[in-house]
Amino acid sequence: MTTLETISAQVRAGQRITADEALFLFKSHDLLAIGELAALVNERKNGKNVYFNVNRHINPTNICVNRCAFCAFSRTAGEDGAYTLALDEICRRAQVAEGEGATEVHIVGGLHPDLAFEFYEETLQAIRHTAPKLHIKAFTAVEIEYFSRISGLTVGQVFERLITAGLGSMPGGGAEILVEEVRMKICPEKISGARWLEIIRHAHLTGLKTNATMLYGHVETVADRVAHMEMLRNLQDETGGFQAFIPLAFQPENSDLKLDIKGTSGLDDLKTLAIGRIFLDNFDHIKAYWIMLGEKIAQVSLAFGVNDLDGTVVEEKIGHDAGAKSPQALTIDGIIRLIKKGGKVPVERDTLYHPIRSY
Ligand code: V47
Ligand code: SF4
Repeated sequence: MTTLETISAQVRAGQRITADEALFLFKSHDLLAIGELAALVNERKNGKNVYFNVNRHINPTNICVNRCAFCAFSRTAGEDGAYTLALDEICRRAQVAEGEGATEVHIVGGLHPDLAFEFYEETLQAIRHTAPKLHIKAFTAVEIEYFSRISGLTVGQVFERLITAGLGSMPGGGAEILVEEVRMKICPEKISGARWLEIIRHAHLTGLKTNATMLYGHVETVADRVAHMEMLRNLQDETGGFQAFIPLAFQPENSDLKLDIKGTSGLDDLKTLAIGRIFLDNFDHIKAYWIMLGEKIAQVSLAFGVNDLDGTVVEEKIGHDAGAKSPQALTIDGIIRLIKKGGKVPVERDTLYHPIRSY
């Protein structure tokens, strides 16, 4: 019979837990025991180091043909609030970020009905030219599939052209919940979960590192979360190309998902991060994205298996358009203080987790 004790003994012995055991943890109310186990798994992998990155998010356009039901960021062309940044403005933001010590630019946006694939290629080339020290982490699997569709190129050719233009790695967005039944409810226009995995597999086999996100706290069940994580774990066994797992707490304001919820609870946030840490034994890093969690839960999560706080971000639209109450940016000093107060060692990292400086 599965009990917390049997799971704990297994994890302490370095053994993998099953999907059923992960489900058992989700149903348990012993948050502290789960957190302690996750902290142990994390400490074995990362010691006391907690990583952060000095980065800048840029969302070139919020115009999107998909209009996922949960997304408060996207607009239809011509609608109030719709925008597309000029290439010059994108470059200016990247250049300012580089001048302020950023090492990464994180670029994702809507699926624009009229922009050609060449615009995205030129964006990377222009950033590489104006801010050559920045690593460009850009485009979700959803965007890659869309580029292939609008250009007539294969996914392999899209990757080749983007890498030549300056693409260094990919973020983990667009995964949402990979279970099809859930996708039909929250993002029916989006590529299937199977296709998301296929494109990420392709990225990994091409040599690109990616992250993996999980949007939770909407219509999904905890069994869906476990199924989602199992698909990620299986792919990671195959490719080893994932860097971090990033659970994204759903922000419910301004979304078309008419749910009677005010957002995830702190308890659910911590449990989800901790179970992610225990279950995904082949992922090196679990990231608490403070934008969606708030600084306080992100800080507490450092005692629940988390070893990465993302970065300074500078300007965030996706979560804040959906009501996130966190600030737009954290200063480097702010992140360092937050980590030190949690009794950990702040380590600035580059996108590929090479340490730059410890504090
Ligand atoms: O795929 C959209 C999510 C993602 C909402 O890889 C929402 O380092 C919460 O993927 N509430 C994009 N989440 C952001 C993303 C990301 C963020 C930070 C770091 C990394 C990384 C990746 O944002 C989307 C979607 O899952 N999202 N709307 C919302 N209302
Ligand atoms: Fe478009 Fe992405 Fe928003 Fe879906 S989540 S509507 S694909 S920007």
